[in-house]
Amino acid sequence: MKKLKIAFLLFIIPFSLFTLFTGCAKKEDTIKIGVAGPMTGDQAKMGTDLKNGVELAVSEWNEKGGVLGKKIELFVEDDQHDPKLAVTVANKLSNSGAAGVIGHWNSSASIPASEVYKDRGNIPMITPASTNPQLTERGFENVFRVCGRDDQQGKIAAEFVAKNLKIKKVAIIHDKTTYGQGLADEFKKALVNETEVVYYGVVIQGDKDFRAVLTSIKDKKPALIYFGGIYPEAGLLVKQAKELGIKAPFMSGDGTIDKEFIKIAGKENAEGTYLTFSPDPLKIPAAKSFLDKYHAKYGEHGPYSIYAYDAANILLTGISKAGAIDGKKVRDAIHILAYDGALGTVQFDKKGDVLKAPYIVWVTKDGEFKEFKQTTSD
Ligand code: ABU
Repeated sequence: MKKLKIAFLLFIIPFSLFTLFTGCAKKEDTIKIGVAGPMTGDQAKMGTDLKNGVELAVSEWNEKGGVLGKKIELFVEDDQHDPKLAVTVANKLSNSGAAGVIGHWNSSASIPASEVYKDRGNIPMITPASTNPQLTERGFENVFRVCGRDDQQGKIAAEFVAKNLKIKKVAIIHDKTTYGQGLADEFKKALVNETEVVYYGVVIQGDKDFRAVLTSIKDKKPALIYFGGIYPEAGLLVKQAKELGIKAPFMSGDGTIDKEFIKIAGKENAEGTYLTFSPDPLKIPAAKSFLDKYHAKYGEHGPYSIYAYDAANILLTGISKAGAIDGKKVRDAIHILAYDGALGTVQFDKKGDVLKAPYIVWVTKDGEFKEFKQTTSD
């Protein structure tokens, strides 16, 4: 009996533990990648677009066998566009062993999260949407973005206001976020001398009543209101400006180009509003296959769905070329890629910015966003 007990201790328990561990190892026998952004809350539409684009790319890779001979496992994390939560999410994804992250959506989330990814093994992060220049100005080799920058779109907006609209007096507002304030300041910096800034002020993200700010703006009689911020506040600003009898047109950046903006503002109020964004993917031949698949699976694409899709494909191509999930190896592989994707050819400079980032002006017409004028920042 005693011998049996010893045999049990010597063989059965270690065998059970071995089985348990090898069982776990089998479960973890995947390549993990993360996608992070505002999955809930007032910007959840952007997070969902981001998740869908990445999910589509991952499902296509998995249908072909995955990467490095393993299936890809996608971890979806919600940062609620909160900088502190973004850091928590970044740590969580790092702890999960993510080989790379697509995200975050907001510059105010991407910048603090990127520090975690850098410190936790140079985990590559590719943002589809964070446009604040600071993100790629800190020498972090693990950081990439497939979109343009606010110093590019702010300049395009300022040139359009001064040269095309010939506007002499503008009011500028922003939402005090990294993106909103950064974009408003880039716009202000790029205004040519003859355009006077008659009002410069702020609104708070999440507020619903902007009548006090708009009344102050009305008194200054600007010929245009420029807003650095996202569609929930932009929609309300446009709606309430119209209610207060403000006739000056409204202009903003890429944070506004979503149907949600028109819904919040109201179709008639949104008519004639301007914004800057990249050209319409419906006109990019390389985007057709992506758009067909996306529409079939999720319905209408969002502004950054295509960026998320290409970002995920770039990350997975980087892992494949590196032949490993080591952060530095994948990062280095991404740096030298010339990736032919839905957006066309994407290549990065030393900072992790794309070599080409065209911005154009869009106008809202009959409840739709339409390209207004082809201009480019490169
Ligand atoms: N670029 C649009 C909004 C996302 C961000 O940069 O915060």
